[in-house]
Amino acid sequence: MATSTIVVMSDSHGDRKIVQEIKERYQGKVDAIFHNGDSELPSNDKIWDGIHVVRGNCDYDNGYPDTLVTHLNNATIAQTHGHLYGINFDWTRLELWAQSEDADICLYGHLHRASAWRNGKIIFVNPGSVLQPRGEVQEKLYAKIEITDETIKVEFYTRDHQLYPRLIQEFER
Ligand SMILES: [Mn+2]
Repeated sequence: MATSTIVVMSDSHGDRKIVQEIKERYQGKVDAIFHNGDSELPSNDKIWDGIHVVRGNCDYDNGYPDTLVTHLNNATIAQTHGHLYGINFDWTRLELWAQSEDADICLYGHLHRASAWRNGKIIFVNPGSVLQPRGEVQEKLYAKIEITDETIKVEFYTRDHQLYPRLIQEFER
């Protein structure tokens, strides 16, 4: 049975240290690391070696892609910041894009609100912000996702790498 584990962060807004720390902690131990935009770092920063990163609305560097699609051995991951799909207003455009990429998981950011939810077969995950949380969960978070052939399990972790149990979700595929 194939299993993939990925780590996802977003909206670090200039905090390079936390990006570096999460990278050092997980690189080589998980199958892929993602940053969903608004890092506010240069796109040629060496920190991005080994991280799948997209452009956010606060990234003025043109070197970042707006979207990335990553094929793991048992899942297709569609990744974008979200502002280009109007996610402040509704989910329709993001959902249509993720469907068009035949994604199993759609990673986004922008809202600074950690959440995981399903539409059809696709699991949508916002890892929250590692710097500026918004909304009712006032915790700086990132996400770890374990993907098997049967389930997609989403966990959130605090900046000091403690599991944040109240947001754990497990979805059947
Ligand atoms: Mn942001």
